[in-house]
Amino acid sequence: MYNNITFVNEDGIGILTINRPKVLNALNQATMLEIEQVLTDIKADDTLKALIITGAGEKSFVAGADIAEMSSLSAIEGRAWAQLSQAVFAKIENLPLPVIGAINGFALGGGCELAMACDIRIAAVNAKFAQPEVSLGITAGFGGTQRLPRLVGKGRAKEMLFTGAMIDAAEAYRIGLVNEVVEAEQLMEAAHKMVAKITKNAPLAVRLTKDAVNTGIELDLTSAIAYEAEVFGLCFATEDQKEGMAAFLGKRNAEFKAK
Ligand code: DAK
Repeated sequence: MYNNITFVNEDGIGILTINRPKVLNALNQATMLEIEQVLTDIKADDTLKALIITGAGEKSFVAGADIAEMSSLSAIEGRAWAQLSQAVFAKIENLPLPVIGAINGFALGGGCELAMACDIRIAAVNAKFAQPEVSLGITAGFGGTQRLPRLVGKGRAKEMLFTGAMIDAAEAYRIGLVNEVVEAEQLMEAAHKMVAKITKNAPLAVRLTKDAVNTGIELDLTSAIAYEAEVFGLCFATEDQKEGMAAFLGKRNAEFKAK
């Protein structure tokens, strides 16, 4: 069905793999459109509890936007390409599911930006991160100038964005770009473990928490805190809140229904 990605639903956990290993999973427009399509399907599929995004092969998560395809774009086409990709990455960021990036190698340029659109990043020890766009005569265009400083702070972000230098997984962990670093063979297992730690909780509460974090971080603190109160209040309209608290008081495990 897809030529540049694969998608499987493994017992409610979606695994989206960027699948162009010959070019280290570089993102061309066809790939981006396929990602957009699969995200529409994922959003509509209420059997899915979480999504893991990774790259095919052992060497690369995504080595960036496809430089060969990008090299001949006009200014108008370049803007359209950035707008398409920004919309796709925003769709990932706003999916009503936890999204884990399993970073299995190079995460460069658009690949680092794709990783940053995920909620949580787990890196294999061989992962490498960079925003090398300035070495190609362009700026980061898929959200990197905005999501990187929000994740690691302005100073570190500017260093990465100005120098284009690659950092390894340990450094990415140190600066807060990734949540965890694991042996390459254990990457998918670690991603599944993270998913399990999240999905044992009330799904609607997790979804509302994601919304509160994503929405609130763009607001001033007073408005963000007010938004949090609205989200918190909404939880009391769910069956899961009643079940979660009854289970605690009854000293038993909760059985959440996402209702
Ligand atoms: N695009 C196209 N092909 C790529 C690629 C890429 N990003 N990265 C690797 N490849 C291809 C190589 O050309 C090579 O193809 P063949 O020569 O075999 O045909 C194949 O993948 C294997 O790569 P290498 O032979 O180079 O493998 P090495 O292990 O020697 O090196 C590397 C791995 C990841 C260090 C190296 O491939 C590399 O430096 N790749 C480029 C990384 C890079 O600069 N990525 C950032 C891309 S820029 C915007 C829109 C978009 C963006 C910005 C703005 N606007 C419209 C405003 C986003 C930009 C980017 O993502």
